Amino acid sequence: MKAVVLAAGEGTRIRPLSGSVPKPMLPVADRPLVAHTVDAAIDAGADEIVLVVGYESETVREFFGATYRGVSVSYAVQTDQNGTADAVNAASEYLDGPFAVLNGDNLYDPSAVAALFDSCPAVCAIEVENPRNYGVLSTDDGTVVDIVEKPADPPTNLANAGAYAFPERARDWLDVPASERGEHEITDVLARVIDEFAVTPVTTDRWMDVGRPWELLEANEWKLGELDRSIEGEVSDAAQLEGDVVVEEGATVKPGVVVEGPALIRSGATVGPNAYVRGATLLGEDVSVGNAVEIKNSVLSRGTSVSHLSYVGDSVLGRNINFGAGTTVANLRHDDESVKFTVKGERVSTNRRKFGVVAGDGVKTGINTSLTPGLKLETAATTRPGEVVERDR
Ligand code: TTP
Repeated sequence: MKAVVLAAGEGTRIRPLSGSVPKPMLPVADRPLVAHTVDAAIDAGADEIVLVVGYESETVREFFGATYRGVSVSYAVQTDQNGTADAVNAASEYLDGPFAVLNGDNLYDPSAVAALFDSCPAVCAIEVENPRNYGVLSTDDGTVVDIVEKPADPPTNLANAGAYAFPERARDWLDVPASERGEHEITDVLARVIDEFAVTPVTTDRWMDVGRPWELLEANEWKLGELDRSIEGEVSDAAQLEGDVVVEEGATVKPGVVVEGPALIRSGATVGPNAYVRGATLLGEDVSVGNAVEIKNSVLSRGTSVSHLSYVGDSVLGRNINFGAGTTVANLRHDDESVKFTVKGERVSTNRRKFGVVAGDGVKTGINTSLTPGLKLETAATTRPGEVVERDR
């Protein structure tokens, strides 16, 4: 079966992390987010991948090329991000026969994707506590009979987990009218398929939609948690690596370092001397973590430096950031409330008791900067020495 993977969006809710790379190309463990989707499709038996690209599409093309893991990859360009059905429609010239549609910013359980392919027409479903935030599926006698978006009074607690196996006929139904929010939605295509075919709900225990910065952290928690210990880089005898720690070839771990897995130290990264890295943590390519620095449950993207006397906890740092000596991140509120974060101008709860900061590419902090929980530092923002930063900048 061909798998259409949607990767045309910018990811406005995940800004500033999507400043130079589209959300699907943000790092999740050792690969971009969308590579986990494509891998799940290939593991499920996809014989061709069609990637729908748009925003910063070159980064996606460079990563996958024309063939990925021996499977042919085609690219369809969606010029304006007018919705998920519109995105699949952009790929319609590649479609002959049944086809799967997966979101390039979702993490799937690969075995659920395999079951989806085997059960076409089918949709992945997951039981959730609060179905009001999802597309909700109703079933009857093992078949999906309805889907309703974010209902006030959900008929079931079965949420649409964003993975579809459509029959060939669905190719003719992609041109759906715009929804209330002005987008052409794949769920309206699913509704038509439900009307005309017996659609199987394939239940999955684990699924994740990465929309906001702390969800990128949670995606890393998931995928770093699947690592098996592997030490290929240069590790000092006076360093201590505990649990599932991966040190890639070309990475260096100096004396006095303690790493508690799960942690991934990518090629070109340097840690220590005397640093403490706690899981789940990703230190991306060419990251530098120096003397007397503690990093806990965080993502540091390519080229970022936290070189001296600093603490970073439950945070997501973009590329080529420099944290000055003594920069300290607070990740817990004194009132013990969940940390809040501003998404597209609105304060929302992260539902996390511990969450630190999100910093865009090229941020520079002055020495002894203190950063409060849930803070957002935009691309290339700076702080002055000794500043206590309590508001986004
Ligand atoms: P969304 O997460 O709804 O949109 P987005 O990725 O643009 O993010 P944001 O809302 O923060 O701006 O998209 C779901 C998936 O579909 C995701 O993989 C991106 C993809 N997509 C497209 O390819 N084209 C589109 O027009 C839209 C709306 C989404």
